[in-house]
Amino acid sequence: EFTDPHCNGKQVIVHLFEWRWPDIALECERYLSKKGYCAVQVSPPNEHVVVTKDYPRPWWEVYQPVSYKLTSRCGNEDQFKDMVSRCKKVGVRVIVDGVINHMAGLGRSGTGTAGSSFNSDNLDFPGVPYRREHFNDRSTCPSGDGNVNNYGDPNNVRNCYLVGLTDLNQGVEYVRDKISGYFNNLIDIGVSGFRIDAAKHMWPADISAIQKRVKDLPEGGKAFWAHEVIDQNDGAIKVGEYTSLGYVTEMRYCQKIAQGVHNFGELGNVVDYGWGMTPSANALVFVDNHDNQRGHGGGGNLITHKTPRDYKMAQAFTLAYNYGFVRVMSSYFFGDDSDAGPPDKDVSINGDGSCGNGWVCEHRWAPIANMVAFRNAVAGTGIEHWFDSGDVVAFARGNKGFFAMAKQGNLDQTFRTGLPAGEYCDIIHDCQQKVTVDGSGNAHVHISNNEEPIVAIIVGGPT
Ligand code: AAO
Repeated sequence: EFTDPHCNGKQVIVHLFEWRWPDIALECERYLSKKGYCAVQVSPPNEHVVVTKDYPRPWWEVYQPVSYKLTSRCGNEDQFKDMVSRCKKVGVRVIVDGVINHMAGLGRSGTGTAGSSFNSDNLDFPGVPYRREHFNDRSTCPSGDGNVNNYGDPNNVRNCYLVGLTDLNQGVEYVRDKISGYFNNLIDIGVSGFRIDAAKHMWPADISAIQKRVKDLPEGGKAFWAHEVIDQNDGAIKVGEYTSLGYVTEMRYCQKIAQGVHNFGELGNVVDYGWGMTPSANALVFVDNHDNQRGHGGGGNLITHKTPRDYKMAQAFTLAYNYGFVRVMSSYFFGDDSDAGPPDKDVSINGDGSCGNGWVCEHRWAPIANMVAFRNAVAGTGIEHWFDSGDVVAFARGNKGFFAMAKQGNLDQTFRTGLPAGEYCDIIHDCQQKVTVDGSGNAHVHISNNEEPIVAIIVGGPT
């Protein structure tokens, strides 16, 4: 009952990381609604610290809450409300990144983005208000220095301070009320769901108690919940502890899809239940996220927008495949400075539909954007006619869609597509080529676009 994303059959969400509310409103209207995106995950809208010492306003200041007032780096309360209602009006839901594990980091004090005073060292956040009794006691948490430092011990992970962030005690009734009150306010505004930051660092029973206090959506049904739990088989905490509460992030997929794109022979093994990956129905799936694309939280050999050709293949394959509920990442450019905050300019749109002013907009890259319609069209079907030569991978989704990609950039081959006979548009490239399926369901497939060596066709698509 927690897992209905309320998308009327739409299957994909996009994370517009650190976009400002007016830009998101415009993007819902001019693009996301037209491409079939179900929802947009937005950055935390609540009041947070402003970090200027040592770092010039790093992106991560929004992960240090000061209160639940709705003025953040992304905009003020009026802009937030306007964005939610404009997105909803065109059929795009809003999912809020909920930072409820903690408040600001130790050593920080002053005034937050909505004007509230605070003092982390005194555990004093009058904008909520939270006081000392609402936090876990650092001196008795089992880590010695008060910070999370042993992922093998759930008490350490959940009762100590994650990177020095003042750790709320969600076992306290008052804290549960304040957090659920914040979420209920967002639901009244029109928000449809939540990505729960650092869920791994909270007790599942406490999260459950909070979720039970959150009202149903005005359109009916429960809110969408996705819990951020980094489980790479190397700690005590497992995603399975959270699956009764909603979707869970499946970070192992990030590693698997990277391996698969680097070596197509591995793509058949991209979902590895033997490796502990969570069942499809529970998995929030992505190629990269805002942390691991810059080495924060679950690094390793990942594919990001910095290698566009590989990234397009990874994301297109993910959308074509039948695992999990997919979130597309949309980033801004950053160089060697992994702390660098977002561009201070609006998201501008170039004549060719790409973005300017430092925004990457992977969600507008053709092999990604156009595959949203594919995933929507093939929902509920299985993988059939799987073909993997190590250089070329191709498969059908039931009798609704067919997908192929070629690592070397070239393909001239006949495949079983499983589709009804007819002439189909290659949706990746807006019908620049057609694919003809014959009476036995076979089609000759041609690829010569080296930068985007992908072809996809769907029943009911453009002709
Ligand atoms: C900032 C400063 C800190 C300062 C702090 C307080 O950077 O120096 O102490 O302020 O003043 C973000 C940034 C942080 C930032 C924070 C607050 O990333 O740098 O701190 O905002 O402004 C863990 C958590 C996970 C978390 C991740 C980053 O489990 O929940 O760390 N992600 C979320 C957000 C994230 C945000 C926060 C939480 C906090 O998405 O953006 O932080 O709100 C292992 C563990 C993971 C652990 C990682 C990193 O992972 O398993 O649970 O994630 O370590 O500590 C391999 C392993 C994998 C391992 C990984 C490590 O892949 O297989 O298990 O390497 O990279």
